[in-house]
Amino acid sequence: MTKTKISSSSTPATASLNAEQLKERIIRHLHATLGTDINKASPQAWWRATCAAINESVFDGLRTTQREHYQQDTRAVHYFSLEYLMGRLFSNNLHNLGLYQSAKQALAELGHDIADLEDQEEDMALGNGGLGRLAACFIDSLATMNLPAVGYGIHYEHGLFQQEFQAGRQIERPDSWREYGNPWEICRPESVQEISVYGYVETVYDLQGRMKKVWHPGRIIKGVPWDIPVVGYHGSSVNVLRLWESRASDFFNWDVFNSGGYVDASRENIEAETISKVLYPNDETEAGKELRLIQQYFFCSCSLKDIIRRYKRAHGDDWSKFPEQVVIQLNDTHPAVAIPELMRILVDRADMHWDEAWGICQQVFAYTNHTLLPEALESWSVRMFEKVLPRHLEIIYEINRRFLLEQVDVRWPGDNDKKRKLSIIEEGHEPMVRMGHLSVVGSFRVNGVAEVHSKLVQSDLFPEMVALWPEKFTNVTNGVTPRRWLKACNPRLSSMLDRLIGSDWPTDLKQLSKLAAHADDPKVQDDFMAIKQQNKADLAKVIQDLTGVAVDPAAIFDIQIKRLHEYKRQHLNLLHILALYRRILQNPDYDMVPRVFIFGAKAAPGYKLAKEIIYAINKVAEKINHDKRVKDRIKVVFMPNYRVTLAEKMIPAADVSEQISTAGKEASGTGNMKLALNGAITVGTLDGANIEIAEEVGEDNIAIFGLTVDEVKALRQSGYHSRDYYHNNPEIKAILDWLETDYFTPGKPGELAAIKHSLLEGGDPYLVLADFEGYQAAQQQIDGWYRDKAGWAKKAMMNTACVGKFTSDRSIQDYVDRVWQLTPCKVD
Ligand code: B1H
Ligand code: IMP
Repeated sequence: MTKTKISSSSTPATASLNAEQLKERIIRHLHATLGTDINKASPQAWWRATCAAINESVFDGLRTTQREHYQQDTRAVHYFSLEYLMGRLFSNNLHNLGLYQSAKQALAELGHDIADLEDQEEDMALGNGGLGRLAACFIDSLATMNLPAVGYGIHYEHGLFQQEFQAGRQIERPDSWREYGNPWEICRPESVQEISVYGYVETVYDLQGRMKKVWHPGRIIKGVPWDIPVVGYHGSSVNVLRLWESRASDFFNWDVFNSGGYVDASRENIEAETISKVLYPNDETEAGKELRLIQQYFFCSCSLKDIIRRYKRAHGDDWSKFPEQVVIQLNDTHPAVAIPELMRILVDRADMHWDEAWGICQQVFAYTNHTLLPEALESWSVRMFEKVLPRHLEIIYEINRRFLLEQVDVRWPGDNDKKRKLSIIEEGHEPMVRMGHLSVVGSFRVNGVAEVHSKLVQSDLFPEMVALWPEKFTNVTNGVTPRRWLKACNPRLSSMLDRLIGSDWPTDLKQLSKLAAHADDPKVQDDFMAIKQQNKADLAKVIQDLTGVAVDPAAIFDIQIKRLHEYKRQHLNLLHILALYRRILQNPDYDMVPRVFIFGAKAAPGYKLAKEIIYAINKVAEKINHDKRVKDRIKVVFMPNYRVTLAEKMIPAADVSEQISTAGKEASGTGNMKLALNGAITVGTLDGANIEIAEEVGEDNIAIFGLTVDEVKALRQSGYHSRDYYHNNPEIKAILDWLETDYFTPGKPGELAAIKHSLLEGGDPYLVLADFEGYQAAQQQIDGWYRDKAGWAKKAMMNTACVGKFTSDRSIQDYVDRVWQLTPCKVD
């Protein structure tokens, strides 16, 4: 197929738009797009008009980029992820287009504060936590680095639930982020896809006597694509995030409808629309529900068909170039069903030989593992798989048969234990499909997300796979985009950096190391800490508004923000708070630097103990915050509805970053990177990316404590008895017993007993008590460090200076070098 060269007539997207021009655009859209007038427009209308004004530039960039990629016929990465935790896009797009200052001025001249308009936007929270936010950072970096890429996912009608507290307990409310439409997305009816589920498989023979499998689906569902332009920073590229919305297929509905079944047709509509209705909120726990498998298959099938449609437009039926043009990155095993789906398309639909088809698959897929937690490793019952995707189950059996025969049995002849361990199908009274195994077998590369995690993936999770294919395994340490997580969220520090080290750091984060030369300069130290102080004062106002608690910006702001999980050990933090409180009650003059302990966390709605931990923190907070004897040395606040937008206000104001997971459990962590980048000092275990942060910032600038991965293993092997710590450490005993009284829940003794139970009767699976002593010593160290103002300022600055490694641009470059083999495509 030949391509016609289309000449570019548009102006460059960002070319020096001044405030005057933006004002003209905004007013034009207020009139022509919103149908309202300056005098009566609501803040929402002003916000929408401004979005439309911004979109003129966004769409310009989108058109030029997509045209360029098409004309150059570029190889592209296709990022498959069930989650994208984007947050707001308004100021992000303005910053990346280089229009933030002009827009701020334009709006001011129109009588509006840009910050007020920013608050009109709902967070786009189509993700649970770290894994979803990583996907968002990655697509920002891909666009910024001019790499051809498409993000694929689901257009959930309801993102992650909104959290409220009622009498200290978490209540979930539905999130309706696009109830009144979303200005950043474009519906593309011309690219609708149809996918099938259920039904049965028939074996037929053609005239040559060749066997063929024919899948007769039970249900057809339509996928409607919504495109969200992803604007690169000052780069010229605008990539696409394509999210699929499910609808009932017209074709099927008509049949039912015409046979008089209006109600049945409506029910089918509702069932089809259910697929993209809501994001599963079970961060790191496998739900095993049929709807979840259908969600996974729905978006993988739509996306593969989309990729193939685009490929065929350029290459027709010649599949030989497919692996040169297409690489698909699987964000954990959630999209692993894409592997048998591509096999089905090639073998059943394109009539390709199995070997040739498998050869293509194995050059196209790469898999990122994000967790070792057993409860997060996905497996699907064979029974359910067969019901939903009967043909795919057959294909998986065939992949498995060949794998066991051609790889495992050749390497370990006659070794049935090895076969049992490596089989994609786990035998048992309920046979299961192991999605991790399938992902490794079907991919040409497998990576973990931090050095230590990648090592554990190889040594503990897939050691035999490593023996079979050592070259498949690699590491790519996570990163975060400094555009959102420093430039946009911390404007004060950003301008200081611009003045001190130049303005190249947002795309070349290693430049931050130049800050180290100023770390001993008292004037620079003062400036740096004055900025932290102002950010803390801003956060204090937010805290007052959201929780009613007054906090003093002169206190240490100690922050733990992440999903609520036992392995992340928010309860270890709580035990330490209780220890301090108890010391104050026993010694009214107890000497400590005043500290505000700030939490932000959502618990999965079905995760009982996690919800009990939230309740306990809220109850303890209530008591301590009102206890005059504490004399404000401790304040505890739990910020409701933690989300990206709140993170952007909390991270710039943090003095201390809590990264206290049990060693070996947190694959990487990315909150740790954002906090260090903004000058917070980490209190952390040697887990995930904390280890690499410690290497970068040096031991003087981080408070490391606790068991290492090896020590955790050894302790477990020798037999861990949490009760020993309870009996041998009077402070631990007193605190745990305290939780059982009605001290924090007057008249209701035992309300907070769940934590004690899990730590004692429950055996303390995450070794909280084993690490308590080390943790409180690390906190003591922090207290000491903070008393030395100059010393602290230096440490804080050294954190910002030394974490350049953790830009997501570096992660993406690692993927390009180790996995994707992509070349940038510069767009004018
Ligand atoms: C991470 C998940 C996850 N790992 C299952 N695994 C989910 C698993 O809804 N589900 O079923 C959702 C999410 N999330 C996180 O990924 C790790 O815990 C972090 O350590 C890591 O930083 C992050 C990004 O790699
Ligand atoms: P981590 O678990 O501390 O590494 O957090 C990963 C990233 O996701 C951090 O930037 C968190 O701020 C963010 N995050 C974690 N949980 C949530 C959530 O519920 N909503 C929005 N962002 C979250």
